[in-house]
Order: sequence, then C-alpha cells, then structure tokens
Amino acid sequence: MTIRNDELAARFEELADLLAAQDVEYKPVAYRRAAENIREHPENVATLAQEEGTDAVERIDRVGEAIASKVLEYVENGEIDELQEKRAELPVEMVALTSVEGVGPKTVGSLYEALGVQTLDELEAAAKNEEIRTVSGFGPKTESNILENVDFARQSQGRQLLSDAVPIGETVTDYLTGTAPVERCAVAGSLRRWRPTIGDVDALVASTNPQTVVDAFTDWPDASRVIEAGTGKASVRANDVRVDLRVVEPAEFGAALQYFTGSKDHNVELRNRAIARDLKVNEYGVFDVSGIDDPDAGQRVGDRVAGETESGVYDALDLPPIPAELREGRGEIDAAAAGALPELLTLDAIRGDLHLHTEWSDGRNSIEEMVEAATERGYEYVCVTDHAEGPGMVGGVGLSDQQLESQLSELRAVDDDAEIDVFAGVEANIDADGRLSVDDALLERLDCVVASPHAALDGDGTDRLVTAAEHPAVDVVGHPTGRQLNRRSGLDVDVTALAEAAAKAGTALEINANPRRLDLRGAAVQAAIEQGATVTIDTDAHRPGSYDYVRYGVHTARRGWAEPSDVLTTWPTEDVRAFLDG
Ligand code: DGT
Ligand code: CA
Ligand code: CA
Ligand code: ZN
Repeated sequence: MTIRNDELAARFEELADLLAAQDVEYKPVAYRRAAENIREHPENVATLAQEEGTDAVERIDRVGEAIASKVLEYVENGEIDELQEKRAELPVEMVALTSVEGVGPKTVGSLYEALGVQTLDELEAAAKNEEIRTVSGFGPKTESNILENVDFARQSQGRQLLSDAVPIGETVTDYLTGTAPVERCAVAGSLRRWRPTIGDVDALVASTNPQTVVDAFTDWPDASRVIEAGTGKASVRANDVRVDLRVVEPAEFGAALQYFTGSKDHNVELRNRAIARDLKVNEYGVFDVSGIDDPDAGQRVGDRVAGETESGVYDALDLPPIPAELREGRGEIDAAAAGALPELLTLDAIRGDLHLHTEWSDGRNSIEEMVEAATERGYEYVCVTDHAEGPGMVGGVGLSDQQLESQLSELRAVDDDAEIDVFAGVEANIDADGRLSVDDALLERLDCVVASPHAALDGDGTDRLVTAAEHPAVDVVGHPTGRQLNRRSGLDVDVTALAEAAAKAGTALEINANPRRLDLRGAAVQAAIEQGATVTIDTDAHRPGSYDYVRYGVHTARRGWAEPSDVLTTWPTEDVRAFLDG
C-alpha cells in the first residue's frame, strides 16, 4: 500500500492545526510549509523515505531532520507519535470545525478548553445557547457568524474538491486497465461533468469477467478500506474519498456510462424524450418498446437499439453526442435537438494567463521564474498582477503605489528580455463601495488591471462589482464572488446585471481556475456569455506549478457553454492587447 503525498501532507497539516490550537509558535507554520512541498513533490515521498532514508526526504525544501523522521515514522508505523499525543490532548473534529468560515484552529482550541466543543453540532449548540460570548476574546458577533455559516460547513462535509478527486479517478482507471481484464474503463458521475466538488468518484468498467475486476479493485493499493463488495460492484475509500465501481457487459457500457454520468436532471429529460418516441432508456441500453404492452415489466424489455457506445445512445434519440460538462439540465437537450450545441473550447486554445503573483506580493517566485515557466508552457504572454495594498490584504502582502511604480519599471525591463510578451498589471482590491485601492493615474499606466473583492465578502455584491467593472482602468473583475469552496459561499451576485455592465464597459469577468475557487461557476459563465460579456480564464498562480490549474478553468468554462471566442485568454496577443487598451 503506497502512501500518497497528499495523505502525508494532510497529516502534517492536521498536526499544524492542533499545535496552532494550543498556541504553539513557529512550528505550525513550519509544518504547513513542509506539507505544501511534500504535496507538490514530483516523487512519492513515502517511497523515497522507505528506499533511500530520511536524508533523501530532507532534500525537499523546508523539510528538516525532525519532519523527515516523522515521515519515516508514518511510513513504518502508520502513525506519528506527536500527532497521536496531540489528538488525545485535543479530541476535536478539527477539519469539520475549521471548515466554518471564521473559525480557525485557535478558536477551536479556545472553545474546546472553555466549553468542551468537539463537533459541529456542539459548536452550533454553544452558539445558540449564547455560551460562546462567555469565553474571553469572543462576543455575540462570533456567535452570529457561527450560526450563519455552520449549515454551509455541514453541507460541504464529505464533498471533496475536484482537484482532489481528479487524480484519484485517473489513478484508479489506470490501475484497473493495467491489472484487470478490462475492455473499457472510464470515470462517470460528477467527476466526468467536472463539478467543482465531488461527493464520490464513480468508475465504470466493461468486462466479461466482473469478479476478477472487483477483486482487483478491492486489492487496489490506494484503497485504505473496502466499504462493500458485491456482484459486479464495489466501493472503497481512497485518500478519504469514496470510490464506487460498477462492472457491466461490454454491450451495455455506453448506456451505463450515459446513465452514471448523470446529472439526474439531464437523465430525466432524456428519459422523457425516449418515452415520446416509444423508446425506453436506462443503464442497460435503449430499447424499442413500441410493440410492448408493459414497457416497465423488466429492465431489458423490447428490442435493444443502442447501448454499446454512449454516442449510440444519443443517436438513438436523434441527438448528437452531448459533452459531459453540459449535462446539467440547463437546456442542453433542446440545444442538441436544434443542432445548436456550442463548439466548446479546449485546453489547447489557451494562449496565456492574465492573473498571477510573484514574490513582490505573496507569490513564491521571481518575475523571471514565472515568465520562464509560462514560456516553457508555450504561452504567448502573461500578465503579472501582484496584490495592491487595501481592504483584505494583511501582513504587508499588498504593494503600495510606490512599490507598484518600481515593479512597473522592472516588468518593462523583463519584457524587453523575454521571449514572450510580459504585461504589467496589478490586482487591486474592490472595497465595500466598489472603489479601488490604487491611484487612478497609476492604474491607467498599467496594461491590465484585475479588480477583485477580498474583504466584506457577505451580502449582495452586485452594485460594488458593477461599479468596479465600470471603472475606466479596470480590465478584469477577478474571482467575482470571492467564494472559497467548502469554506465560504462569498458574495451574492446578480451575474446577469454584472455581465451586462461588463459587456458595455469592455471589462472581462474572470473564471479563477484555482480549484479552491472556480469562481465564476459554470451557470454564471453561461449567464455572462448570454449577456455578451467576455470571460477570461486565469490561474491566479502563486508558483509555476499552479499554471496547471488552467485545466479546471477550461472545464468550468465548458460547463458554462463557452466557445473559444468567448474567452479572452484564447485570443491572439494583439487582440488581447487591443481589449486591454480599449
Ligand atoms: P456526487 O457524487 O454527489 O458528486 O454526484 P454524482 O452526479 O456523481 O451522483 P452519484 O454518484 O450519486 O451518481 C452518479 C450518477 O448516477 C448520477 O449523476 C446520475 C445517476 N444516478 C444515480 N442515482 C440516480 C437516481 O436515483 N436516478 C437517476 N435518474 N439517476 C441516478
Ligand atoms: Ca459521484
Ligand atoms: Ca456514486
Ligand atoms: Zn490573485
């Protein structure tokens, strides 16, 4: 059983939280930094520890002797002593509790100490009973904040970020294809539709030997626990995510893939379309039931007219294939029937990135390193948009106007030497009235101004965002709602109104491709495009590796019916320049 890097990282993050909850200094930060680098490490760190010892692990940036020996401890014993001790001292559901917006490890520590709060239910009860205000350092405001956010946190429980589920889906399909008698294998469900969060991973296999496939699946080294195993199906837990497997006959694979991809709304509409044509569609196939007295007498009643391929299923219903990202019951079946499906954009259409950070603000790398990495990816341009100071920026992260001036000169110099175009930009903060935190004359001299909300992220944000979008120097409204998946829902935004204003002002609306944000979401992208607004897919990268987030942005754009021309970062550089100048 190999231990994945993200599992290892999660243990150190938990340890960091437990230490922070006990007011330990420095160590939490050190563990979090180490966790981050372990998660991103290109080799499997557990294998490295096992085969080459702690010295090899210590070569990872920010991993010292103490952490390396804990890695080895975890690999050898499946436990870390210090973590076990801390868990015993502070027996709380840390992940659940800290998923409530505004509740961090320190709050958890204090509330456990004073009131014995261990779970979300206990947290909610303590807030309702006005017990929290009796704890030193807390007031009625904390209580109302908790009551407001606890439901959101509860709903998020058990849903995983898309970016945590995608590698699991890829690993399990590769593993099954490589080890079992598999004719076809695919992921289905919300993962195939690229929903921002995933309840469980659904894997589907076509095989004439289902038992062998199920056995291979339950022996999968990444599976930490077998939840159930039956005839032709099984469920396991891998890296805290549930994975469901179904094995079907090759002749029924396409129908099963269609059915288990969903969504439910899409499938209901499809089923009704079938009934209107004297057909019956289910996970076993499409059946002609025109001469049948009781089409519901069994699952495979009537003549099978499709089932082996998914496109065959749609074809039997007089439809072209419908891309999985569109299957949310938002008009895709009518559009398909009318021959009006969009020509969705693909990853290879992306030519650059207009939102990224360097060590000038809170990024990890120099301007040159970020430009170099973009050049290696084959991008034609990038725009450096470090944070300006202002609402939401703490700890000296944001740049003053004077610092932005010096960065502007440096960016011009880097642009002269770089193979690709380097635009000079800024990420300015939108305050509660829609005003920006940077001098207007300076904004005008920058190539690209991304304006984003970073503070006061509750209530209705429409007016504020419209004001920002209409500012003559603003080119992009960044992560418009400010949501963070499983953490906070962000601003309520009337996207239609915002998009109308943005289209008129020539301002683009961002799909922030960071998998913790994916903001705008698919439905909002669709609404924005309907108003004629331009969207842009940006990664908000704080390190070169984060450029890879672009795929999540592309699939989110596809969920919003976006064609390449709708997306600014697919345009040729000179057209992007003209848009930014306009
Ligand atoms: P998730 O896992 O909550 O992120 O969302 P899904 O969409 O992956 O849902 P899941 O795993 O419960 O089921 C996979 C697909 O199977 C779902 O998208 C549609 C189909 N399906 C499951 N249960 C039903 C059902 O009761 N009725 C219909 N029509 N379809 C279903
Ligand atoms: Ca699922
Ligand atoms: Ca499932
Ligand atoms: Zn940013």
